[in-house]
Amino acid sequence: MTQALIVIDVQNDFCPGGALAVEEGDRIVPGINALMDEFGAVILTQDWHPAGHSSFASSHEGKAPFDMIEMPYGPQALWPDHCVQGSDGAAFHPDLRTDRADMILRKGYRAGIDSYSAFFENDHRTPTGLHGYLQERGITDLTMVGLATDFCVSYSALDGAKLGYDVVVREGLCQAINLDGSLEAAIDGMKDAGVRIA
Ligand code: VGL
Ligand code: ZN
Repeated sequence: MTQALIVIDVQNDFCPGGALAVEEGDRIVPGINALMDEFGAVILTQDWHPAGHSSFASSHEGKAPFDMIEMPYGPQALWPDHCVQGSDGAAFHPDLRTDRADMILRKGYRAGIDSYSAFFENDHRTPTGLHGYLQERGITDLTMVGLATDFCVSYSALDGAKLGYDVVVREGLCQAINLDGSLEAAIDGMKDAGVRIA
């Protein structure tokens, strides 16, 4: 009972037809559903932005999706509007087994700061509360799957490793955005941090 499956952002907007579609993002859903039965704890995360969120290119005059900007907390990629609170795009993929979730963690809900990681917002300081939840349940080992490999999955895995969890990323149950080589950089970064890529 010390192992948790963390399912990152398997939401409509990251799947084909969505606002920030990840190529074949929906391919991983059946495998993730099957994997849930092997874990005593299942946690889903949900990217959950207010309209006009500061990570949206549309909130910055003259900027386009996938441009980079400098925020008070550091560099930030700009995205198409996505995962707006309460929208269909923010909903989980309809085939994802949400009933198996012990907890659903929402992130990115503050207008002025993005949150790729399930543990900390993009200032790397503001906690989401997930660490406290896992600690109270005595969970020490995390398996991560979901979308996208090179953003929310890798940021979550790096923070998890930094916090002392044993972290495995099941690469076959993730899909990447791959912006300017971000997938390779993410895989290298995770390996360097002691995350196991399975
Ligand atoms: C994500 C970009 C913006 C992700 C979320 O889930 O990887 N990427 N928001
Ligand atoms: Zn987002």
